[in-house]
Amino acid sequence: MGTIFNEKVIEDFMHMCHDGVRQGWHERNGGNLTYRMRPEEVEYCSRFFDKKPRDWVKMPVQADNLKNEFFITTGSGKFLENVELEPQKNIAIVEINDAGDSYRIVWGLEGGGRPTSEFPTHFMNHSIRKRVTNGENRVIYHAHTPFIIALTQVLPLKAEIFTRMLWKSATECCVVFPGGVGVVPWMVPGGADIAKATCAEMEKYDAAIWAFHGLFVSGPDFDTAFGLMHTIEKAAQIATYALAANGGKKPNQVITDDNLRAIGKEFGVVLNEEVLNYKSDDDMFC
Ligand code: 2HA
Ligand code: ZN
Repeated sequence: MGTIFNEKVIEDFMHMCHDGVRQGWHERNGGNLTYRMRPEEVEYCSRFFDKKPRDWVKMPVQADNLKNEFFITTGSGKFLENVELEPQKNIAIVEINDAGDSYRIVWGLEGGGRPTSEFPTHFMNHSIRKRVTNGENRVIYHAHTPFIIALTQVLPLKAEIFTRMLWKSATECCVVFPGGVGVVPWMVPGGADIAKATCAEMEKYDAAIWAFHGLFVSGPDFDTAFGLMHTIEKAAQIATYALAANGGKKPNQVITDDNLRAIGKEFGVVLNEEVLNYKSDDDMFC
């Protein structure tokens, strides 16, 4: 009858954790990943569910459009580095109740544990992204991306300024995130308040920076979500190097707004006009 690890979605989930570790984004227990399962994936995995599910746990958040969904999630306090070594101890499948306000573990986290400490933010982001993408988005991913974190200590914490900088770091960035990237100011992680603030950004963008902390991205599948995280973080790395190489001053030459428009036209993507037309003295990349 095989094992739960024969199911491709479980394999892909574990692989993505490892990909993030390889990038250096998951020191200790940093970062977390959740995936909203398809009915056929739940059906296959259900034969491996615990005979007796664990107790329902009430969440500080609620979502009507996630009632009775199943999620794969990393565990709170668990190291993403250990997911490939001992997945059954470091990840779980949780079921959401009829009211959309509680979860229970149906598989995994053997020996005890809870879903990621950021489950409220993941859960609410899933709700928003499911709605705004008509059910297409299934992945929410959080990583401690060092160059993004560094730049939140240097640049104004505004979505338009960060997006313009990231678009202008390298030519094809604007094709990967034409809608832009949101910014959440410093907040205490783990609770309902930061979940709500992140949701406000996820209404408009498929990625949100957490100042002094890292990045949240969403996507329809693991590759797209990982690729978005990777592209944004690499753009931040290039911007950091360019600023540092120029002594922290405004770059001597940049990809212009008209260059961005030309890329959008050629690649058939619609760049966020509000960001494209944003003008500010604080923008070093104009
Ligand atoms: O899982 O990254 O934000 C640890 C974290 C919390
Ligand atoms: Zn974190």
